[in-house]
Amino acid sequence: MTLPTGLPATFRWGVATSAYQIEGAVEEDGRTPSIWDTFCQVPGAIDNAETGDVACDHYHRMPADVALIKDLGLDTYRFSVAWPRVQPRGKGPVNPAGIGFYDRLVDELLAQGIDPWVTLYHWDLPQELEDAGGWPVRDTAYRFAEYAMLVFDALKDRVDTWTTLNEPWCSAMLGYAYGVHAPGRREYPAALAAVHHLLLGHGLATSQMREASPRKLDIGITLNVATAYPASDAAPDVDAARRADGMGRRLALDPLVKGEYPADVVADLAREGVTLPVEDGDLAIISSPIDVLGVNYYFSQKFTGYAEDGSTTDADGKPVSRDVPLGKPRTAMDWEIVPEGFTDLLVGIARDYPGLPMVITENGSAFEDVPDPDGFVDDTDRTAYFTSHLTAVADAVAQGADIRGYLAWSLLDNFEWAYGYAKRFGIVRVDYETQTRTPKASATYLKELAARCRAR
Ligand code: PNW
Repeated sequence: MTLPTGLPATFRWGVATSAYQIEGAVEEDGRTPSIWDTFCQVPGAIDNAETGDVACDHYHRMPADVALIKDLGLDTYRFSVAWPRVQPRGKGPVNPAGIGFYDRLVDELLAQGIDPWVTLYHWDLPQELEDAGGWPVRDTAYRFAEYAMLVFDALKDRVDTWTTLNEPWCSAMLGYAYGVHAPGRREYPAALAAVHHLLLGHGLATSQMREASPRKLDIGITLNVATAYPASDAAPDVDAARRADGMGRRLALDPLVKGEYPADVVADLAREGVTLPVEDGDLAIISSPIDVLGVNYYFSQKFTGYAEDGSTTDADGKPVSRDVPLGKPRTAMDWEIVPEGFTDLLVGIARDYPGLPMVITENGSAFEDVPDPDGFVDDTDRTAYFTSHLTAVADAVAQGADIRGYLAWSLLDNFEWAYGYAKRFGIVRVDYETQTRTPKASATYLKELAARCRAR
């Protein structure tokens, strides 16, 4: 077993999940449909027409799942709260039965000595709010802040670490521009409005939570970010990489940290006739100080500004931008395995946004797991992925990046959005016929790694 060295002894070690991907029980205790329940009914939206109706049945198996985390010796559990359980209509009072589940979850975690890390929004918008326009509509930002305060008031006496949004880029672009995630819309200007309103919701919630807190909190946002490499030194390739980095990384980080949208991205958008619906005072709200940046990393990409026929503009006169293979091995998601892209990303954030502590809030991989007759998976590929990516984190720490912890994605195999259940990211196997949980070899690896790191 290879163990990366150089991670601080104070490092947080944990696992992450999200509500819709594991809970099931979609009609229980007053929960209403989210945009994902609706999207799962659209023919062709999800592989094998699967849904989160049952998922890992975590809603009914929560104490046993917490015991699994405890057995793995991990100190932090990042989970998300389902908005349609807590506030079924997306407005109005708290649903006591819905918040009750998270109340019990937090108590169970604390009883087992595990630090709860709450993500307020991991993509399950109440359908009623989507029917009113969804994230492209400004009011949704205010609805989100109101919901955030309901959860905060219920859990603030026991929870210190909060993430407002998981991956707003995915909510906005996959959901409203590319239509591959809920709500499945393909409306480009609306997707950019969604970006702004997601960030506004984050800022409103962050400042209100901090104001209402009796204690010092760790509040942040989690972004899916990557390194965008140019395919060559040629100007069109360098510019394609700049645009990918602008949309994927700086479009969120600049307003969050610097209080302004990146001028080059704003200019690119203006050329496409798109303006962000920014109102006076919005950027001050969006840049409310955060304590920690959550980084989700899976892969990096290389970009070219040349089409296959060598031209640098498409039929609409827009500059070409397409990703080309780096030539690396791939996971079952078809994502290239690029650990050095992780180091470059973390060092780049430390350089561009100095003074911002980071925690890796997701990192992991799906592979074609082959269980033995007892359900055990000897996932050397997933373990190797963890090793190379933790070494990449240690390299970034050595280069001065302030990284405080690492949460693996994911505790359990689960509902992998548009891919359904076929893609397995868990360090614990789930047999969906019996709901049996069996830790994989990678779970033992992380357990040992965390223990050795703490003992140094
Ligand atoms: C993240 N991309 O999603 C999510 O936070 C998890 O819920 C999800 O299960 C995990 O990564 C694995 O997919 C992403 O296309 C989805 O770049 C898509 C992308 C990135 C992250």
